[in-house]
Amino acid sequence: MKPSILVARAIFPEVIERLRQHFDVEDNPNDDAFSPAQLRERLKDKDGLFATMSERVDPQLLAACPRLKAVANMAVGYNNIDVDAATGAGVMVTNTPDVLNETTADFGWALLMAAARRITESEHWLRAGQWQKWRYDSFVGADLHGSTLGVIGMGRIGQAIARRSTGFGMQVIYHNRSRLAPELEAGANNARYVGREELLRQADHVVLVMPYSPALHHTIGEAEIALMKPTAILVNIARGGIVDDAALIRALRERRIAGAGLDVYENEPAFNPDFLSLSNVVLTPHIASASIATRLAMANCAADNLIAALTQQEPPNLLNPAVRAGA
Ligand code: 8YV
Repeated sequence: MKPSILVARAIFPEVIERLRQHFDVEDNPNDDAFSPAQLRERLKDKDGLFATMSERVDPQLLAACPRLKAVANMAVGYNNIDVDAATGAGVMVTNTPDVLNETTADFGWALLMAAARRITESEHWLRAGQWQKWRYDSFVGADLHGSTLGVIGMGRIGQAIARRSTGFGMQVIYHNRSRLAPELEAGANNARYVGREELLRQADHVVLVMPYSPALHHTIGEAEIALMKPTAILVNIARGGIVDDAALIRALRERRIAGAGLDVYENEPAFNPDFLSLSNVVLTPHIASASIATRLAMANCAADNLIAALTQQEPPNLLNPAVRAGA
């Protein structure tokens, strides 16, 4: 008998077909949003879960699903999963690192450039039929070339962002849990390690790329935004909750910083509607990894992990090896 899995969200049909070669698959082609109770009900007799960041894997779900052996998250971030609780329940957890580094870094730049050069703001104005004449100060923005980029979270995506700054003749400063090895700093446009406060004060623009953990909740709030230059752009492609959105909205409204580019929000998709009244913020719906090739690579990576986990092989991206060691 094949192991049984739940694919919690609609994904590429060809990946569903791959999964069907190994598993009895319950999929969700209509992409219905499962409540936690519905997820528990559907998963209670399954061996595996193909998840996205939208599904919470918590002690309650784990307790309701005694057969569960593996959760493959189609995301590099896994703050939707209580990994310690999964380890305690003997459930392997995997994520999809690396395949999205370059695409996500591209998008960080797209948000930075759009906010600095006021691209979406001016497009809305143009579409609204307001373009009557040229003016010397129409939508003047901030230059990126020659400026200092501050990257908070210098993992693989942060380094990919830093690498791209060489073409703009920029300096890079970074803050991270730990300092990078010299060769990695060199490869990231000679990025210079600084304290977080120093970074916020010195950077012309700040990009957030660190993983979310409860310890980092609102790590960028009123006090941190107050350290930034009034001409600075803040980009968040990390996770909602890292930034105190209410504090950011106040700062943007009062022009205490020049602008922001946001792909992630507290409580998304029900993000704070006050963002909508601000012209100096570029808002996108959590799509930094959304190129066709990368989303397909992420789905296949999650499938590889689930297939390995449920066929007695080592999943390539196992986050809690203690489970296999104890198996
Ligand atoms: C995903 C992401 O689109 O990989 C991540 O951590 O935030 C995005 O690339 C999303 O998490 C889908 O599950």
